Amino acid sequence: PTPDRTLVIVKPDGVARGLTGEVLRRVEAKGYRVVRLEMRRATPDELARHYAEHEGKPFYQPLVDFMLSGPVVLAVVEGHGVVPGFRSLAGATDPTAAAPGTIRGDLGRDWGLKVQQNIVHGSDSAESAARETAIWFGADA
Ligand code: DAT
Ligand code: MG
Repeated sequence: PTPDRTLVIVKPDGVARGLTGEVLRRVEAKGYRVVRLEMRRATPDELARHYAEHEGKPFYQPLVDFMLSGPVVLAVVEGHGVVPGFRSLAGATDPTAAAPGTIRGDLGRDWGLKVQQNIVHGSDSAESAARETAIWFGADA
């Protein structure tokens, strides 16, 4: 059977703050495997597709603008139960609420923080992971 896969993004705040290595360290320390890895700028088209479920919400445009503000690191990560497993490593969406021990809880910068600046993205289901991986790495990824 093919192992579970998720799509992780280190967002522009995480990259700018030099936290890419720390995020990947936690992923690998948990026993997950990074199978694709790329640093580059996102395009508006990729973000429109990636965040389609949030279109029309008040935070949508600030979120997209933030994701365009600097390079991101895109990773396809494999491992047993990795979809919920990485969400658990990441912690709650709002870094203020995220528990200590999680990426967002430990590393979220709670100073004039905006919720979109929460360091990482992780797919919320196997279907989302497949959809998102195709957006960022192409259908054959
Ligand atoms: P998650 O990233 O935990 O899956 P989500 O899919 O609900 O959260 O939202 C996508 C991103 O949008 C999230 O990482 C940060 C931003 N966001 C969500 N809710 C927000 C809010 N109420 N205000 C500002 N930004 C928000
Ligand atoms: Mg989400």
